[in-house]
Amino acid sequence: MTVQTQGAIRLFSGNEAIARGAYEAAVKVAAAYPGTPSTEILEALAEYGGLHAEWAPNEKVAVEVALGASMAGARALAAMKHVGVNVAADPIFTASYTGVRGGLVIVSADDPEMHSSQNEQDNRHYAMAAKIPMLEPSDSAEAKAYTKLAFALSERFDTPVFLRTTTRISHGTGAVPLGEVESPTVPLGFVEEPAKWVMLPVNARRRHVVVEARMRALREFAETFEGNRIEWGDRSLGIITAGVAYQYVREAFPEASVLKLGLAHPLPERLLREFAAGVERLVVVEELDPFIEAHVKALGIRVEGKERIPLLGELNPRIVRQAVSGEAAPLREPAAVPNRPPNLCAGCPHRSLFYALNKCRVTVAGDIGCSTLSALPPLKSMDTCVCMGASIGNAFGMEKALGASARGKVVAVIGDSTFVHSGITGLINLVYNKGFSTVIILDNGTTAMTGAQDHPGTGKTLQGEPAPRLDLAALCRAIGVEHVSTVNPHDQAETEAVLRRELDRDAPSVIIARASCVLLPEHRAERRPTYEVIEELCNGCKACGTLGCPAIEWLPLTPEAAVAAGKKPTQQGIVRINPFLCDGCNLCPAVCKMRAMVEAAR
Ligand SMILES: Cc1ncc(C[n+]2csc(CCOP(=O)(O)OP(=O)(O)O)c2C)c(N)n1
Repeated sequence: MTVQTQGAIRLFSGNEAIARGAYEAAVKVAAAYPGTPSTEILEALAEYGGLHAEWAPNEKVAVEVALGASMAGARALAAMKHVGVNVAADPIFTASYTGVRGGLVIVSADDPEMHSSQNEQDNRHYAMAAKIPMLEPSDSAEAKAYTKLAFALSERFDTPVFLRTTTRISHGTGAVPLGEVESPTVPLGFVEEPAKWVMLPVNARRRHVVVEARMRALREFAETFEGNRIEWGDRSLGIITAGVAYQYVREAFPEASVLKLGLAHPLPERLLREFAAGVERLVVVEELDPFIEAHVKALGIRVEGKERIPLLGELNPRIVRQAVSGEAAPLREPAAVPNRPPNLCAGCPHRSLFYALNKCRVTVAGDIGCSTLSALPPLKSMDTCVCMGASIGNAFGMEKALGASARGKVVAVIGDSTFVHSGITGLINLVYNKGFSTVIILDNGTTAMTGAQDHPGTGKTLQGEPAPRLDLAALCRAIGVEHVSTVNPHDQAETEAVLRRELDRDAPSVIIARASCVLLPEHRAERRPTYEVIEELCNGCKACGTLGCPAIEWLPLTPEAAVAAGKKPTQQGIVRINPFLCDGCNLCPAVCKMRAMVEAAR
């Protein structure tokens, strides 16, 4: 990336703007675990020189790395999606007590509407629970400015600072003025200060007092912080809002008076009262939980909120207009686009594995990743999915609940990145507590779900540089799993045989299903031979349709066309393999009883 300097204006997504803000704030260490909608922050930051940017194995480690850097006097950032904060909550809550030396910023990218998440939690509650200030930008320019401000506030108030985005802020783009890189004011070097850094109860009790004093100082700061601003307009309607909802409010009610809150926590009590006193009708417009609303009500101020504004999903200007005014806003017809349910790619090794697994008729405790898509029809081969790493504990819990009757009936399936993130401890538990479940690690050599990021098992860093490669088989053996097999899921016969053998085993076992993600450039360069259908042989039975492969297309036939093609008039169609999509995984010939699917002539 060419690093432009002051004066230039660039179009940045919110995530790119955060990266730019961190760069201008002279961040020295940045760590993250990928997760939509936060992933691009570290990807963009890695392109700036002069700093350490890394994929950590999970969000907890990312925060611990950033806190360590801060202890040593460097400015540091950890970024994650909202559920990542759950994983990192332990160090975050105590970092609130230790405070910082170099500025420490924790980005939480929330996902209202659950575009790609397993829940819709509102992480503003974390700021309150952990007693950490939280800034909330409402466009890309603010995302950059607030990132820089977050570092400054962190050092000024001796606290980690949360920066909260939502999907629309992270992924929407806007004009961002560039600035110069700041000179850090905190000198580098770890200074021994046990009362601050060693959170024994005796020290932590004293730090809690410091935390409460800090919150009082931050509440004062909130009153005059320019990001908390009143935009006076028509005083018959006053709206309190924040984040992306501010944009919707301005579009839906350009005349209204607005209190825009840039600091989600702590909230400015006097400013809220001043605004409430200046308007006839007061409404809070916020996405997800009634967070601001509850605070305003706690001040004894009468306000309308979630009885009008939806609690679930995202807002937009139309929803806001309708909810606040009560009038039906003119609807724009949704564009007529064909339904495209999410699906595994053509040639995805997960499809091959799940096809073999389906034959074994087992309960599949699943995990998060591309493989979760196998829960959908037609594969329908995953029975549970809770959070990253849960599969192994879930399978083991089922095993303990069901006793011997679970033998051969329950497996855990987990992606390689997820196994490293939080599956390892589940496997240790399975071995230590004498389970017999089989764990299948889908080793496709990448974190595919979030856009193919590297992780310790791929042997490459965030920058694509070679790194020591975590040996998953050796790790499982070191944990105490005696039976570790590696299969190529595209080899159906071998995969099914190994599955049946390990399922029957009265001891824990791990099967590493290793085959590259089809989206990796290395894989694409391989160019496997594609397949085609011998139309004369296809009887339209649709057995291949059970694979849900996007390369397999159905061509409907009229009775006349069927007869003309030499088929029975009752045959409703034939299949065709789209040569541009087919990846040559060799799975469809395994399901076609007519032997109509064959390798295409090159
Ligand atoms: C705590 C948490 N962090 C991040 C994510 C985002 N996320 C979902 S699945 C996944 C990893 C998928 O990689 P892998 O386990 O290798 O499976 P693949 O998609 O490659 O099949 C990530 C990072 C999440 N859902 N939860």
